[in-house]
Amino acid sequence: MSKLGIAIVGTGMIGAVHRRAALLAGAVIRGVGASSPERAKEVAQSWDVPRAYRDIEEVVADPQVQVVHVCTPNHLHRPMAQAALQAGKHVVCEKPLATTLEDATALASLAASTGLVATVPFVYRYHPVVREARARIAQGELGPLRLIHGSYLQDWLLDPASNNWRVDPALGGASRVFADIGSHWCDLVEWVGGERFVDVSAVFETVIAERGATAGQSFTTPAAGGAMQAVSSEDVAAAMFKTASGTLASLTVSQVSAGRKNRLWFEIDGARASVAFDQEDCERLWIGLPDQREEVFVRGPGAGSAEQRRLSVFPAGHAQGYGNCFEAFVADTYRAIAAERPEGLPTFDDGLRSALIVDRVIASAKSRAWTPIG
Ligand code: SOE
Repeated sequence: MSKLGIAIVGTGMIGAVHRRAALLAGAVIRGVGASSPERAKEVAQSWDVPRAYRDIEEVVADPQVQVVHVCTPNHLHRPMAQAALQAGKHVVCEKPLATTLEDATALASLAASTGLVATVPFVYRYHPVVREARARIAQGELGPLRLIHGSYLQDWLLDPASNNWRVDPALGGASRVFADIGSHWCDLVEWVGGERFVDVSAVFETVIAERGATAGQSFTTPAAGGAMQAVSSEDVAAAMFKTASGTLASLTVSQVSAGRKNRLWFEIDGARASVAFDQEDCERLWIGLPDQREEVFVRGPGAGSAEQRRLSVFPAGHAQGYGNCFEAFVADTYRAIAAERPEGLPTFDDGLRSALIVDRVIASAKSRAWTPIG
């Protein structure tokens, strides 16, 4: 069988992550598109790929490309993904799927009408012990859910000198921290816990009023000094949710919490047991039990649920992490293109679900009122 030809549009931090995962999954990168034709040429050379596309029209006109990976700033997701789908290409589009609910709705219905594979990298679903938690909840081990809680904390925007396209609502969208990382948490706990949020009450705060005017790559901080500019997007947020079954959930998100690099943490408490997962300690699932007991389930191919074993590509004790999640997600996307049905593959429908939650969270933060999701 001939190798899948792909194009990567957007060559920042996350474009490089897509590249690694695509190569490992056996695809051939036919070309790259970037913020300028010059930058595309530079990256095509350093990645050793044949084509540097001038614009999206050139990408979608390339007959060697079957899949387009959209890794651009958020405001370009809709036009890029739409052009690719309309040209008959499968699409992997970064989250948030779009910066407005309207755009996300349009993309999800276009994807459905074409029958093409269209996925969104909610990649934390691919931690093997996350799948273990999901399987245990689905089997009823926790009993009825009583409480869902957690946080997603980063510190890469702690320094007022740091700035990034995500901070600018014209490029990143009306919500920053919630749409960027709160979206991952919501996707994860809804998927793991099997309950959907129906109401939200949220609060946003911008705690750094001015930032350095020079935008850098994600997770980098330029030297202090130089011009500053006002910030309007939120640095921190808190949200309470209610699920359709009445379970209360609470979430704290931040990109200014010193020492927290990428700490997505959740706990789901049921009537018989609890489970807790920490993305920065992702080889272990904590299981809380009654009668002064607790357990730790350790990732590995030798025990646990079928999906936990499938995604455990290394033996126990040989640490897996974020990169492996991304690799598994991209490999599963390509399996779906080959007409397989991998479990838990996040699609444009999940991207749309996330856009709906973000839209309602923004509405609640503005109105300061409990707001229905749906
Ligand atoms: C930046 O906050 C970021 O790269 C997010 O955009 C990703 O989705 C998350 O996985 C890590 O942090």
